Amino acid sequence: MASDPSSRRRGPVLSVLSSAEYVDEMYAKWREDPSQLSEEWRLFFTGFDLATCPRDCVSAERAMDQSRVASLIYAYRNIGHLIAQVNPLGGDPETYPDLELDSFDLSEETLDEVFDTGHLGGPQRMALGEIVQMLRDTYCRHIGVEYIHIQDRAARRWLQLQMEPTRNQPRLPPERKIEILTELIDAELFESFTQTRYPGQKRFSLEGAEALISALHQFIETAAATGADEVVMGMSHRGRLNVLANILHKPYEMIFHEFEDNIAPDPVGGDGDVKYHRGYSADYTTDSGQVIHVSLTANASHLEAVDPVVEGRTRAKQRQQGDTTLRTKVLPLLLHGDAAFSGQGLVAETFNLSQLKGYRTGGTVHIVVNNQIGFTTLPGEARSTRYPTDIAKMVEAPIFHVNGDDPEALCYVVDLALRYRQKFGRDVVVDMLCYRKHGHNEGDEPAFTQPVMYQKINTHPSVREQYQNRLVSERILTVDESDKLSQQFSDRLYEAFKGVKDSCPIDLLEPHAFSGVWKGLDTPYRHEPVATGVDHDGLVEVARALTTVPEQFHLNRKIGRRLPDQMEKVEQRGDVDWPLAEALALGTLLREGLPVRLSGQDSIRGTFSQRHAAWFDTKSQEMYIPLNHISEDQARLCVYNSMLSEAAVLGFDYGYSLVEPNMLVIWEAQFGDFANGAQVIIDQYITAALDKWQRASGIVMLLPHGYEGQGPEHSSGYLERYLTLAAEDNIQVCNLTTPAQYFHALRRQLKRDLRRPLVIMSPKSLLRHKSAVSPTDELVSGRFQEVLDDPEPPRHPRRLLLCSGKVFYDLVEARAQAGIDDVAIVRVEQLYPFHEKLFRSVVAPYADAEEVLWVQEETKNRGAWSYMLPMLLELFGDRRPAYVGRQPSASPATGSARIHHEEQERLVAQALGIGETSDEPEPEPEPAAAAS
Ligand SMILES: Cc1ncc(C[n+]2csc(CCOP(=O)(O)OP(=O)(O)O)c2C)c(N)n1
Repeated sequence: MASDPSSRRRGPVLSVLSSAEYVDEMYAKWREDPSQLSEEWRLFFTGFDLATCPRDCVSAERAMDQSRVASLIYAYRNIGHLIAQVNPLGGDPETYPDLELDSFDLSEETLDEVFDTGHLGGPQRMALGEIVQMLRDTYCRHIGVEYIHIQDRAARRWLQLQMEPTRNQPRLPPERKIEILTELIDAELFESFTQTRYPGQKRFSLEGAEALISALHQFIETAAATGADEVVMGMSHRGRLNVLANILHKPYEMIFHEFEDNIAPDPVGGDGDVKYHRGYSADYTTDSGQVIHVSLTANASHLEAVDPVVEGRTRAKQRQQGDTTLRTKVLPLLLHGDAAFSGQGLVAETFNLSQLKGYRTGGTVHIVVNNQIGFTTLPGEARSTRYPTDIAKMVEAPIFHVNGDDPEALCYVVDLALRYRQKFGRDVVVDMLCYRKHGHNEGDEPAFTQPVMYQKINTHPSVREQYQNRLVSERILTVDESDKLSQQFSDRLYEAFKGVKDSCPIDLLEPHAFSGVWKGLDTPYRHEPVATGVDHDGLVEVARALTTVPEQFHLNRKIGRRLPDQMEKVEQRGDVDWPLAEALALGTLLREGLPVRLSGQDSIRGTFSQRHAAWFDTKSQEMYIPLNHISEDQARLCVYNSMLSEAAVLGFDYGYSLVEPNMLVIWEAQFGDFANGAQVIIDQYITAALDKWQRASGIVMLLPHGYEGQGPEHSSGYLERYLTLAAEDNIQVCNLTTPAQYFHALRRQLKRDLRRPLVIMSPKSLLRHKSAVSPTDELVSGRFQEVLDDPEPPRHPRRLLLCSGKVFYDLVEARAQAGIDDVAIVRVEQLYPFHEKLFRSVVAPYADAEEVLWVQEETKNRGAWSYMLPMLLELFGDRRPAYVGRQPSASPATGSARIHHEEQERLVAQALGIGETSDEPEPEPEPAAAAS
């Protein structure tokens, strides 16, 4: 709104009337769009206009009426959606007090009077009756729009200019109408056909929402027309099979094979997933002959968890296509259920990502398949908001509520929504009101809980039937012609069905699983040395970039002071610490042309002030990323501070990793336990996707972990969780002790012919521990080692300590201080997959040690103990391993730093056999005995 020069005593309008130029300017604005000005100015110009118009030169009352009409127009734009006829089951109010004429002090008598329309997109002057009709057509028929909450005037105005001149009434050529009818026939018949052939099988039918199929066809057509060539979709169970069949053209044969459960064992060794969660991708040819690649992301049952995964995949694809400015080529499309959309926090998290540097994808089109029910839950039980879509207002998304029984209105809205996204790069929501013909699934009885609703639904004609009648009455086709379309589709389905009944099992591997950039990365996991060392010159080159301050750059003094020392360490082949090893690992990958993405809360600086991946000019705040200045032809480090979310951000980065196997994608938790907030992504995607959907990922999760007296919530990265989820070589779980190990583990991620998520219990105090350093030469000639031997092995070991992670340093230090020379300490650096052969060879020299102890700082119910025990029992036979560590505890760690230190000292002493004998560790019983 234009700011009025204010006056202290007189009103703002009166105070500036003396400035003719200013008044002219305001008048021009009013002519353009009265809503830009304050109420006072609007009244003034309405009166002025009337006064200067000889024909309408009436009275002050008339000027007031004009202003009232302006308010009425605004009200319809703002809340017309409240009386829009969008519910196919009826029940929408036709009137709303705030939209009644008398709310504006207008009366029926004024209906014939002519008023200025402002910018309604029709004639400049119209009778009030016509104005109201136009507003009702635009905002209150089968489309209700919420957009006045958008603060960007250009976006609001653009929407008005699209909607008001057309009155939101689609005008489609007959061919398109027949196409829509055909789409509805296909959608309906697919469901009825599978219902008849496979009664009792769950399929989460689309019935009641069949118009979705037309909406998706429209989306892809508009995508092509607006310059896109790829669509990345996410959706849940509802109607998924129908979408796979009728949008992605997954062969009907393949779908029927799944109904028959006639599936060949998967060559990658996965257990597969139910048919309504599988992913698929295919090329779609539009009416204009353009090819659009459409991929439907594999879906976990956890509703909305797929949203950030789709966004991450989209962004990675945009990068691959060089579409990183406008982001109009690869489009994310998310389908939601109404209950899930309003209930799941991940929706809000995903909206929050939508405009963030490092995470934005240029806007997502969301289609809510609003069947007005959850499982058995009604809207009044499911949300505190009027609409399920209200959460979208947090990003000022326009929201279109549309009647799902009007496929033309739906396609019109989808087209408009996508064009808005392409123009403004922001999210937009289509709320498709529909119903669910059956219960939650086909076997569920909905009348138990919604008897009245379902009486209505049972007699409600399908959208296909209604639309067919409409086209027949519009003389676009005859009933016979429509029946013929149905027959053709039935025949196709029957052909496919017939072929499947007796044929061989088929391989359901999605055709693109390990092709393209993934080609050759489907090798099974194996413990093979991986060449990850980097020649000394390469390390020096990276170190130079890391320590060179550009001219004119004002670097923070504390950071600057450390640089010469870092350079010297690398150049003179000295010892590198953890942060330097990390920077060298990332830098050497970049130097080899392999990009790196690092995302997490405060990850640029690093939670512990250890990383400084970017420097900030002390005078200008300008950001400088040293690792992006290694050489001309290097790859880029993309490092981002994420928003304060775990679930959506990890989901996003995981999605990214699905598309970019040759980019090191790292997600970092602020502290390891915060990853709990992303457990759905870890359980349902990261650890299970290969098994369920043959989808591999090389994502790295850094989870700061270690008992250092910081209390229950900052000590544990919940190592045990990952070990419980580990099976079939699905992930790698490491608790590393040296910078060199970290260096090689990171580089190894991209240097093998396979990809697996890597979970690292990353250090806190070890970042600066004087002993946690590695000679530069270990980065040159070393490699990752799953098990590390004692650096100073005793000649006559009496006791063998096995451990993992930071406690190693406590043990070594205490051993030295106590002058103990008969205790050996072996570290398991990679807990899973466990390298048994290497472990055996490392412990072989300690065969004479009488005692074997597993030492951990975690409580007994946490850490690696429960995971290691069965293996240790098998490996050590008679020498039953004993446990040394904290006692079982409901909370991960004590809140007292003093008690922490006492506990830590005690467990170290106990492990080394220092102190009283009464506290000696007991050998662990056999698991069976332990259970009793
Ligand atoms: C996070 C999560 N909680 C619970 C469920 C179980 N569940 C599956 S579908 C469903 C109802 C979903 O309703 P809505 O989002 O409206 O979609 P609809 O099934 O009606 O299409 C529920 C509660 C789930 N899949 N995910």
